[in-house]
Amino acid sequence: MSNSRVVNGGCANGLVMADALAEDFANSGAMKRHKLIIDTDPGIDDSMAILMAFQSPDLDILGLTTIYGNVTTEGATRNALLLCEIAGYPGVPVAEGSPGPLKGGAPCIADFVHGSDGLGNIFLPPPKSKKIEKSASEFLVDKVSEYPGEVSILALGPLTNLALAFKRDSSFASKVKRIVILGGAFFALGNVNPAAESNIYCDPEAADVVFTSGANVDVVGINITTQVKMTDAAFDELRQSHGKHAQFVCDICKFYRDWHVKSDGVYGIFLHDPVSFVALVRPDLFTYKKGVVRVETQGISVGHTLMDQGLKKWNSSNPWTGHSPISVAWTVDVDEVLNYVMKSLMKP
Ligand SMILES: [Ca+2]
Repeated sequence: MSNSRVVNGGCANGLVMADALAEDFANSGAMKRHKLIIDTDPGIDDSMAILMAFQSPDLDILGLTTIYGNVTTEGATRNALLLCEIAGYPGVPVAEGSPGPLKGGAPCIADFVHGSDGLGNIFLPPPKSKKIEKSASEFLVDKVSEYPGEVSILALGPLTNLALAFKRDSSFASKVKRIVILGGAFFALGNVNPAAESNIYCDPEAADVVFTSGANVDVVGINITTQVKMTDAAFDELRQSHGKHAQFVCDICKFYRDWHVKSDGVYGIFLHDPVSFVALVRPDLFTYKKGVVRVETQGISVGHTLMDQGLKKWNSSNPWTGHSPISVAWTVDVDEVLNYVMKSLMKP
């Protein structure tokens, strides 16, 4: 059924959990749908992941919470509302998140990657629907408290809203079912600079709070997501398909694709957020290692994610000691994940 397997240094517990979740999703059919909140900075690849989520009958999307990163938080809220409308779910609540990182100061905004509108400069008219009154962290705490042990969170942007939820409610970690995070670069280069990946770099303090929270966290770094590329040929295939959102996705991705050519010499795009979505619904397509992850919050390597793989017994305690381990995606079935993304985007 499920083919997750232990890799060196892996902890069986995390993998058993991934297996159980994969089966959980596979068997869910007629049973109840999985409750999900997406914390997001849409964002071109966020948009793809969100539309994929809305196309998944197994998921009950309780709401979207917004954060800065690819655009301002205000822009992310506008785009989240637009995406709910485009997906055909204009009633799904959108709760606006923090305008900047935990420590204050200006948020980092990657408009050079996603365009000034966050959607590849296609400049859609404003949404008809409105954000809800509650803040993102309030909404997260309220929903997780309403359905303890049932709500998963897919976190696709900087982790400020989640850190605020942990600060708001000390029982949040034990009540949330599972948090799947796109972030970090594990034993690999970053994408902001050699040390750091963007989502973590934008609020390293928040990321450190979330990684050491004791919650059931799976993290998917860009060491995994950059392995899964959607090439120009795949875009041609998508453009010619009858996918409900195929034309929209192809339109927003033009700007993003051109940036990849300039930045990485890739004629296509990395599927960061869609791959993380697949890790949520098909953890069996990945292997994981368990370990404590800390985030560097100062110096030239600010935003760097460093995992203690448990390969060695340390002689004395260190900043990793005593924290709960999380699951770090270690390998990915590239062909199957790409296949899943394409099939989902080509769904009529
Ligand atoms: Ca994102």
